[in-house]
Amino acid sequence: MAQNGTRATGPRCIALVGPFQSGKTTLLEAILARTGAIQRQGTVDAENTVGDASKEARHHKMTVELSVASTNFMGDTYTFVDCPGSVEFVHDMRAALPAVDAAVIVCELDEKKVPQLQLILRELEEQKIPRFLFLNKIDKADSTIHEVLRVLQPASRGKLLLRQIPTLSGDIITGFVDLALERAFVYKEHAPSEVVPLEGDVLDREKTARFSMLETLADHDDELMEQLLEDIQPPRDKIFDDLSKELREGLVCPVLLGSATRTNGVLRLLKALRHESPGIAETAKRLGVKGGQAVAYVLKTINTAHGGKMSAVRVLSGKIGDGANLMNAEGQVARVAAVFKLMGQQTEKRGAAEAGDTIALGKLDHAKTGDTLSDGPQPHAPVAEVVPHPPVLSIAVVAKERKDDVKLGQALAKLLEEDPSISVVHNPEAHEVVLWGQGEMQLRVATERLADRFGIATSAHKPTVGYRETIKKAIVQRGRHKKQSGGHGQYGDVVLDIKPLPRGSGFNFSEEIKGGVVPRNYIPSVEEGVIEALKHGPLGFPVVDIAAKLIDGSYHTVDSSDMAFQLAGRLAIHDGLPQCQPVLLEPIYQVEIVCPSEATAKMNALMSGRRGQILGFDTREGWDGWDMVRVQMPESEIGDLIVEVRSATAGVGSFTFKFDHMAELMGRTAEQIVAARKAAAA
Ligand SMILES: Nc1nc2c(ncn2[C@@H]2O[C@H](COP(=O)(O)OP(=O)(O)OP(=O)(O)O)[C@@H](O)[C@H]2O)c(=O)[nH]1
Ligand SMILES: [Mg+2]
Repeated sequence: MAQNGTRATGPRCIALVGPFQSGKTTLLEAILARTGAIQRQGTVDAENTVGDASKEARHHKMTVELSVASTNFMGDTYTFVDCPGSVEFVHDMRAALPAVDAAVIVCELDEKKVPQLQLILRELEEQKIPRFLFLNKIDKADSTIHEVLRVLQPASRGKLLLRQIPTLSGDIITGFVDLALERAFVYKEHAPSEVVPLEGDVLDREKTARFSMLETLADHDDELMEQLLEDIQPPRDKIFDDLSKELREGLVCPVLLGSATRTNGVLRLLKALRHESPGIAETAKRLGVKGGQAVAYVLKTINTAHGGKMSAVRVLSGKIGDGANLMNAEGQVARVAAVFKLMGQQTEKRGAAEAGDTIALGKLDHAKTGDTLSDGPQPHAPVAEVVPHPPVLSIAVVAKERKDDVKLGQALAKLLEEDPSISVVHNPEAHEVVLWGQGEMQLRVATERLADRFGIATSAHKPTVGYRETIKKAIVQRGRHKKQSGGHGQYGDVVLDIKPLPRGSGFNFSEEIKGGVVPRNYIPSVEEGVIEALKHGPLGFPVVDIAAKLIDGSYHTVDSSDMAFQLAGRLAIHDGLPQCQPVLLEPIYQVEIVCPSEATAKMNALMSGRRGQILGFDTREGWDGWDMVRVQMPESEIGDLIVEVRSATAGVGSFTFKFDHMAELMGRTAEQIVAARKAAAA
């Protein structure tokens, strides 16, 4: 057939992506079983799949990091990258996509999952990844199966193209017709489908569906359009060529049907990949890879408990074997300790890898997920740059044992190397290590890994909110520190003019000492004492937006000292502020929420329940059917906001936030915060 002429050659790399729990890991299992890479097809429920082999994945019965497995099909190597479906782990998918030749979007015929599907398609469209859609779980689909395109098309900017139609027996799908081959099949459980005659009303449906498929292809092929208009039957080879070409150019997304648990439709999917998906030559071109040196892209970094660091890479050009020296974009060089074939968590040493191979390299110290590596002499320009989504949720983590504090820092650095969508922020004021990430599950898995892989038990709590306090009234206050306890005494005496400052001014110290009543050399000590006292105001929080002017005082030639004036400064603040109407300040953030329009009203209600002030609504630029809501909201209310935003938007709503200003907080909420602070300090 003609498509053999254009068929890509060499090892392929295919991503399995799709909404949460759509059956990606099960499909990988089915592919591995069908191609003989594993003896028995495991199941997610029995916790024996190749894809979800990590302790965390098994425990949560969901994919929590991507996994890579290679197999052989009709003489070629195919490596599949099983990506997590949960939005919290989406960075794993995003960072891996540049390396793949094509993606298979595994999804269900479920209107509720369409927004998630849209997010994934977006990512593929933007990264220009050729894509197939595998409509899974058709063993439990009903007659609405005919509505595939009506339900799913709104998620895709490019045209979905139905490649197969189901055949039913009663309400149960028992087989399919391949519209390109014009052949009917019945499904056999865990065995290849069997060809059956294409006849009767199935033939009629086939004709109609095939015509729609051809019309879609003809949108981008004038010759085919003419043939259709003139009622000329286009040659089958031409159809295959068009399918392949339009897929590779991202113009269409073919839809295939199947059931991963029953291994139905898997062989046809593999054949479509074999004939239609591009190979390494086109992928290298897409990424702007220059020949003449070995180039590899790091799609995942794994720090195993025993084996040290592993970098899963796709070789984009050249050859990489043991002992190769690979440099990252900064020119840092590391030596390849060994080359491995990956089968989920299992690794097996292998020989040198060539362009197209997806493998793991041992102990590349400098390599991070998303890096482009080359064997020099100059670094290769990065082939892709995938910036993680900004984090939306944080927890403070504490090592249960003090001795683990240093180890905790090192272990977190390794986790960040694996998943750059997590970040660590140190809050010196609260002595907290704060972990920022994409959601509760991602952060939970991170702490589980700290325990399992690095042997560090931690506890987690809500991070401290950055409350402050200030004053609303001015005062002139004396602070005198005097001690006479035999021998040398202590004497310092100051008068401070204390005033509130406008919001955002911070702290200001000045002096207006006349006649040397406070000697020059003691003035910095007074300031130090004031600063010290402002760390904990009368309400228990750091004091801001305040001015202190030293206007008077006295000293003693023998008993005065730096220490005594420091204490005097502290005393003046300590005694003065409670009389200045102290008030709590809370951080207010500007939050931009994005959500499908039908959830906008829910967002509105959610915001008012969280003391949010809506600033405005807009349609989200470049996103049909989405809105953007701008809100001002207290930091304390943002803490777990993402949980509710996601539950109101079938998991797809999100937000970004940045600090805006500090606002006075009074009443019951303020009292509760102050009481909690006092209790914590006691
Ligand atoms: N009936 C039916 N169930 C399926 C099929 N494929 C997967 N499932 C079930 O769907 C659930 C999720 O399957 P997974 O393979 O873990 O899905 P996933 O897409 O890998 O999930 P995440 O990676 O966590 O997003 C499991 O209970 C599977 O048994 C199918 O073809 N038919
Ligand atoms: Mg999975």
